[in-house]
Amino acid sequence: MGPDLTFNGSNDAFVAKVKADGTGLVYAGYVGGSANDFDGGVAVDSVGNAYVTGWTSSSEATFPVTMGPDLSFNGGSPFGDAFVVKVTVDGTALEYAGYLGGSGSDLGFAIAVDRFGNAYVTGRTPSADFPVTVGPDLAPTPSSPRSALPIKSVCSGTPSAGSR
Ligand SMILES: [Ca+2]
Ligand SMILES: [Ca+2]
Repeated sequence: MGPDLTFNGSNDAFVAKVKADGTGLVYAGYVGGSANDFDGGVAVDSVGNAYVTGWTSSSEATFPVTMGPDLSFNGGSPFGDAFVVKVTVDGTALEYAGYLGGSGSDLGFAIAVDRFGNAYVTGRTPSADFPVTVGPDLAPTPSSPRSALPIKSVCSGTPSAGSR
C-alpha cells in the first residue's frame, strides 16, 4: 500500500511527487490513520524513494504500519508518536512505516537520508521512555524533558556568547 488514496479522517499528512516539468503529479496520497496525522518533513534518496516523518495520534489499528522502527503506537496526548515512512519510487507502496516515540507526545520534525538509504530523523520528545539505543545522551535532560530525539539525530550547534 502506498500513500493512501482515501482520506482517513481528522487530519492526514500527504506526500506528492510532482513531474519534473511541472505538468502533473507522479503520485499523491494521504499518510495517516483515523486520528490527527501531521507532516514534519520529507527527504529523497538517490533513486527517488521518499522518506516522510511527522507525528500521529492514530494507533496501529488505522495507521498503515508495515515494517518500521516500532509497529505499536505508544500513545501521548495530544500528539502521539513521531512516524517514519518510506514511499517507493512509483508511490504504489510503503516500503516501511512505523512509529518512533514513547508515552509522551513525540514530534518528528525533519528527515534526511544518506547514500546507503539510512534515514535520519530529528524532532522533539517529552518521553522519558523514548526507545533510546545508541546515542548522544540516553537519559532525558532533568531540567528539560524536551530533548532532541537521539536516534541518529541531527544536532545544531549553539553559538557561544559573542560569536558571529
Ligand atoms: Ca488522519
Ligand atoms: Ca508517544
